[in-house]
Amino acid sequence: MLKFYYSGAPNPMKVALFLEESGLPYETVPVDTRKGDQFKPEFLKVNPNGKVPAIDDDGVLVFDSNAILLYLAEKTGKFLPAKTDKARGELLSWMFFVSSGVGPYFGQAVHFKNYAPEKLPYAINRYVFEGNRHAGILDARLGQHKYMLGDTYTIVDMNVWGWARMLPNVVGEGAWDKFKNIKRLVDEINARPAAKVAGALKDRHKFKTEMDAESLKAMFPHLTEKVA
Ligand SMILES: N[C@@H](CCC(=O)N[C@@H](CS)C(=O)NCC(=O)O)C(=O)O
Repeated sequence: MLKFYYSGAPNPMKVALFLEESGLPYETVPVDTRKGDQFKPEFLKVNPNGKVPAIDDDGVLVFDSNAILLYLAEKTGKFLPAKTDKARGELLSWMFFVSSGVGPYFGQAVHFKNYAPEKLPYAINRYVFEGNRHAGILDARLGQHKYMLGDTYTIVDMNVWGWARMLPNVVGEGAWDKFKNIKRLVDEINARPAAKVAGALKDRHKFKTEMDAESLKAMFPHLTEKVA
């Protein structure tokens, strides 16, 4: 059976949503990143990048939420757009926009605002600015179409949902007034039974919540290792 290596963080949640939406049978393997489970040799064999999510699909190892969504969608034929060159072009463009833009910029905005030991105005402004810019592009797209690829709910919407749920943490309190089309999509997906099960997966395991010295060392190893 497919093994799903996860935590309750945004990237694993996208995959949890797909697994629940598709009805694929799977078993959960918690990876407590605040305890450093991501660096255990057995997990690094599944994901050499030492991050969640990853899957072991009967010996087929796939890591990175974006790659997993594409892999599972293509394998099952579910939550994909029409089989035309135009639709495939849009699918890949928006998937890579989320993977190379939304995820990294949103993640760095949250990092510099909440976790960096020094509050660096330049870094905070750069990443919150880029977070806003990326959110604006998503919002404009969702102002033209019900879903990211048109009339059909696809893996791109799941990919957006993982991070968009956190939008107020990224761009600040006024997020939902400013990005109403993203809010509409997030609310719609949150109301789906699959999203409720996905969101509750983190309660199946007692993940560490404290951000103590052990957690900081595991999540932010650069704090103790100077390379520049
Ligand atoms: N591009 C990767 C990023 C994965 C990632 O950063 N995962 C975070 C959780 S959302 C993680 O494992 N953090 C623990 C760590 O960096 O040690 C993806 O989309 O899967």
